[in-house]
Amino acid sequence: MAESVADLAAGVRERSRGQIARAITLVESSRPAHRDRAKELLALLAPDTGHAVRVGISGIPGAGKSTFIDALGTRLIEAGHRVAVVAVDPSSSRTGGSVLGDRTRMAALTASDDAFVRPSPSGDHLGGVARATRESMLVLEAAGFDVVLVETVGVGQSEVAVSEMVDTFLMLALARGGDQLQGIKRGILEIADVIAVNKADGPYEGDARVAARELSGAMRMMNPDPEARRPPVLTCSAQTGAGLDEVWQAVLDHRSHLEAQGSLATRRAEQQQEWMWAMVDAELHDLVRRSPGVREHLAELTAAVRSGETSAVEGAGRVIDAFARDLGER
Ligand SMILES: Nc1nc2c(ncn2[C@@H]2O[C@H](COP(=O)(O)OP(=O)(O)OP(=O)(O)O)[C@@H](O)[C@H]2O)c(=O)[nH]1
Ligand SMILES: [Mg+2]
Repeated sequence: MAESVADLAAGVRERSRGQIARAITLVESSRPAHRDRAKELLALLAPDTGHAVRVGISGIPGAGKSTFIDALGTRLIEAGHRVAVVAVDPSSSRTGGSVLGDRTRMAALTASDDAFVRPSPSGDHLGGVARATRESMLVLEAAGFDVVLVETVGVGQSEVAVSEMVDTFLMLALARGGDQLQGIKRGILEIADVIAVNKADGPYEGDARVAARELSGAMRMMNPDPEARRPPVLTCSAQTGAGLDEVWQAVLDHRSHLEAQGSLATRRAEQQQEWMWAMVDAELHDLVRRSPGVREHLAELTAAVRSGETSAVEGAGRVIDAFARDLGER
């Protein structure tokens, strides 16, 4: 017999690691019966959520995200914080989990009682993975973690999904040889709130500083408005710890800047609104796919659309009609 949702919620609030882990497993599941329990759980936990500093951390594979999170998280714990690490990596089911897959890179955090490190939920569908991560973040906030770091790999849409669930988006960049800045795309610069050129140590230190200056210059060109807030570009070394305190201070400064303008509340309000519609889209999508009238003809219809016998527009119309008939019969 599964434990009651009320017991699970109480366990999360009391910071039981076992119950926190089970609550996250529950919110990660997409099975309909689990979704019902998960919604009940999140409703019970809701009053205790929203208090954490939420930071997204992105960068190309090998930029040093895991090493950075381990080193920064350890410092934050020493300063009295409780740190949760979650991830959005829609490829993790295929690759076996590149993000956070290697927990040895977060050895210090994994071993700490004041940290909770959760690998990315698996799934090919970004929307589903992002939902699971977001709900895990809420569970961890209710469990008293006051800093939530969301790691995402710096390719594709997952960064946008993460920027929509955090207060501050931190981009880790690398400088290497002639190819000064790797993995910096214009779109990323537009969502980054703070940029840090990592691995500024040993023989790379000079390169990293040059890269940071160039990047700063490039951003001034992109946005010449002197009033506009431009993301600060710093250098750091996740390995030696140099610059980490300054990077964290820049994250806090960004947050203060938002608070001073009243835009932290606005940002979160907008995120809630977007989130509501994302959930509606996802749930409608599931409802349509599970609806008996749609399922009955789906294989046939899919084949007809694939072969070109039926157009996509016509196929979509039939799916909606079948769904509407099922609704009418309910
Ligand atoms: N010299 C130097 N090496 C670093 C630093 N940070 C990370 N590394 C090394 O870079 C490699 C990749 O680090 P990770 O922390 O695994 O990078 P990641 O961005 O999490 O990589 P993925 O999870 O694969 O996307 C490892 O060998 C680290 O030891 C740094 O500040 N300086
Ligand atoms: Mg990593």
